Amino acid sequence: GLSCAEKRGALIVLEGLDRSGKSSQCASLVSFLNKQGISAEAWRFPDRSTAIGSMISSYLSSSADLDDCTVHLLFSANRWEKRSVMEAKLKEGTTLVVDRYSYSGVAFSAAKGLDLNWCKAPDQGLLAADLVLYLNIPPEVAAARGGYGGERYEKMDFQLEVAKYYKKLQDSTWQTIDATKSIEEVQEDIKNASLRIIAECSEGQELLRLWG
Ligand code: Z5A
Ligand code: MG
Repeated sequence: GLSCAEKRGALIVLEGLDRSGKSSQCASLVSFLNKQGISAEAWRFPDRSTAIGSMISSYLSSSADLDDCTVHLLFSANRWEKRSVMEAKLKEGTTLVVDRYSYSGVAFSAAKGLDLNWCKAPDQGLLAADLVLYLNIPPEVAAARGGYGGERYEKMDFQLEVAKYYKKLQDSTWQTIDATKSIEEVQEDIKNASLRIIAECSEGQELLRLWG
């Protein structure tokens, strides 16, 4: 890792199956932290605002067909193009609350049948999350939340396969959150875990790198 002289922010990533509540929880966590006077920003991947992100977006909406390996590398490149800005923000003391990251990248591509280690390789050296909050939910419960939309991957059997690969990625930086609870209860668990890691990171904990 890299040492930081100043108090740094924490890299907090929310992961979980479709409709597990990541986007809602990211937004409320950031507004909670800001109200506490903690500098924090909401980020998300894919970042559809870049040229690479727009290729990903048309792939996800099924208007473009791309080879599985190619799209995997685009998702990874979309994180690499944001790497230096993320690092600068963390070093200046801003906590980043990120809606999906490399863990989605690996789990979704491996679920298609690509080799797990091949999937991990292009993200090696990116910043690793200080805390991964895994919003755990059975896909049938998630699907009942308004049902799946029309994007690629929004199918029950595929979501089950993704969950299997998420499990393989879990390490000591992961915390599993029961995402079947109410929005408020989930938020409470997320707040507590986040405040703890933000305190740890501000005490000089070094930035972590993927994978491990
Ligand atoms: N992907 C990939 O393949 N490779 C990569 O490297 C990356 C991603 C980064 C797009 O992701 C796709 O890209 C995604 C993975 C792949 N494909 N899939 N599946 P995305 O993030 O843009 O889209 P998404 O995963 O489909 O997000 P989502 O559908 O927006 O789900 P969410 O953010 O987890 O949930 P939400 O929007 O906060 O909540 C969904 C609904 O449930 C909403 O009506 C809420 O009000 C409700 N909700 C939330 N929490 C609760 C609770 N606790 N109780 C009841 N109802 C709730
Ligand atoms: Mg979705």
